[in-house]
Amino acid sequence: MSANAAGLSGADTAKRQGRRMAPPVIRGLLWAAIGFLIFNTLVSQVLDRELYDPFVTRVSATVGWAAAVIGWLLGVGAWEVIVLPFFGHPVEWDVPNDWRRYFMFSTDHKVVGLQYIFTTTGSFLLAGFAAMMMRMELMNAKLWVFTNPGAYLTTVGIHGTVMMFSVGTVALVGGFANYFIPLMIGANSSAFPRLSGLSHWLLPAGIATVFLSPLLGQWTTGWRAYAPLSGQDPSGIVFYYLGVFAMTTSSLLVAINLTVTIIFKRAPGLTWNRLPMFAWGILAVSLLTIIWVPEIQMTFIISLLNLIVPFSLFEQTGSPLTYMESFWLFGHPEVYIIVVPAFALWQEIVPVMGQKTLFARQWGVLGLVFVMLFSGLVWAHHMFTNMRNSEMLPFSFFTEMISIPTGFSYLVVIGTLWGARLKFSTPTLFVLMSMFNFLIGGITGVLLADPVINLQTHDTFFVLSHFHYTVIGSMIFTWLAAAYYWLPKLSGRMYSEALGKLGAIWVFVAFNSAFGQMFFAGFHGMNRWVAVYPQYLQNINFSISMFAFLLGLGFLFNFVHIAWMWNKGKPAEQNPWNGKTLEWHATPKPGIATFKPLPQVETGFYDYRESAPSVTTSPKRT
Ligand code: HEM
Ligand SMILES: [Cu+2]
Repeated sequence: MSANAAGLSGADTAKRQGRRMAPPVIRGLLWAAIGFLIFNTLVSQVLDRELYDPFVTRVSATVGWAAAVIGWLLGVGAWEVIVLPFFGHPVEWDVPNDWRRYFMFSTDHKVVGLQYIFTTTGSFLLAGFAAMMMRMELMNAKLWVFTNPGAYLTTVGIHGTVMMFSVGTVALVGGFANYFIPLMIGANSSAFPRLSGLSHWLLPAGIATVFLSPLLGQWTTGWRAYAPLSGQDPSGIVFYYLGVFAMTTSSLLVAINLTVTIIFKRAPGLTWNRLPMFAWGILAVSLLTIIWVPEIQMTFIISLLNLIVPFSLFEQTGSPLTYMESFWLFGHPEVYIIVVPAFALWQEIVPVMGQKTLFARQWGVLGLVFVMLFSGLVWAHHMFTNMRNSEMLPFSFFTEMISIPTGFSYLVVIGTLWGARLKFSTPTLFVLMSMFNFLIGGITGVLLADPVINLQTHDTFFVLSHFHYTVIGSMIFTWLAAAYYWLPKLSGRMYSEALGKLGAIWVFVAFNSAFGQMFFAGFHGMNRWVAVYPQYLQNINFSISMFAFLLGLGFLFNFVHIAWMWNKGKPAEQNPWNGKTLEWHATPKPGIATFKPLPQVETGFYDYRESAPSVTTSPKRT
């Protein structure tokens, strides 16, 4: 069966000839390679030629990279979907209705959502492998896996960068939100389908760039890329800036698309008061993304210019602080971009699993919105070691204050859990575990916001453990909760409860054992960013590594389970959890128009009192 690639079906395209194109991903790779070769060669060998110039320089790599990304995007399908129609030559090509359509440009939000789910999962596994290499190194107090400290630090940098910008920022927003937000608000497409298709393909480009960075040389800064260190390494950091630019642009495009979708594409009757909690969470993080991503992109462009022009704004005496301020202005909102979708999902999953009305819904919404607003006021708590005492007070104060709206999100879920007869399914278990982990991550955050404690623990494993409790412990655990919760909807099949629970307990025990010990290692003087450490920290590091390997295997177990059940699980019911949100009332298989006609929403989605209407929409559903 063939469908219109642009998803813009209609009489105007019907008369055009369908055509079969070369496998788009292969064509994309080819065009990327050609783009890089032409432009890199032009710059390094023709325009900027000096005797003994190497074939790839910082400048030529940057220009060649830009050409490669454009070639890649056009090759995977932007040529047919965006460029030709723009010049008045719309083309229709045959889109195979099987797995192959996930390997080409798509404008269907469900396909794009699944592409993001695959890509972010792939990058999680790759960056997770980097983490395993780091833990191998740290199993022993001396350098023994990596041949030099720079190689170890480059691996730390790649791990952190991909985990933050591809997994943390994108896995829930690009994956599950792209797929489910239009369905949850009763729309058949997102607001900007072409933009959405484009956004996904930037992500693998960014991930590949960061993983290829060692080809240009080592970089020792980690994901924070502090100046002036960033200017002193060999050139690998150039690919850090470029890769992060591609990944954050991907997030930015998703955020723009989902914001407009939520504001303008809600089904009739779906008022702000009835908007699903997940949609509120995604709206809040999308606004954060739209505000802060351009800021960090400008910061990185200036840093990159320092390496290729040079243009040394952040390098001269005193100015490295300007870099730190600029980085953390974005960096703190970034951590909320990661965790707010998880808060929202707790509020989505718990009422359904308890079949109990969401407690104090308005406070939940207020919590999400105020966390968003406050997160721009606290950045300098990452810099207590670099400031005067008088400057510490306001940042410490506002950081402690942010715990209040954060607490709203938490208490809304606790209130809903209170007295609920909870269905103890795998998603429930993951949500409860995520909440437990967030409690530890949040409390240690409050401790770190106290300058007295911070000056002792800054850049130790205490901080490392704090933020892994929030990012892995809270966001990644909720990501798995979402995968199990929506698997019946994504695949039409059910996972195994026994294996799901085993997977949950496995990662929970391994995670807490590994990262719990890191708090103690940090207190005892184990620093971040070093491959060697004093002998007295040998035993605890060995133990942490063992549990870290167990954790890696546990994640693998969950992914294999989900992938297996995706194809081989028992057929699922249409609405196995008896959820009220609209996605459960649309057809289960992707690729088919989901609401025909559009639903008319008549009540909220979280009211489980006996008097509540059992049906939330009126027109016939398909
Ligand atoms: C909400 C989820 C949270 C996430 C995802 C998160 C993430 C992070 C990350 C990634 C870092 C380390 C950055 C780096 O140096 O590489 C960090 C540090 C820090 N976090 Fe959090 N955090 C969260 C919540 C909190 C909360 C609730 C507080 C305080 C109330 C807090 C206070 C701090 C402080 C003070 C630091 C700086 C520690 C230092 O470097 O000395 N965090 N957090
Ligand atoms: Cu922060």
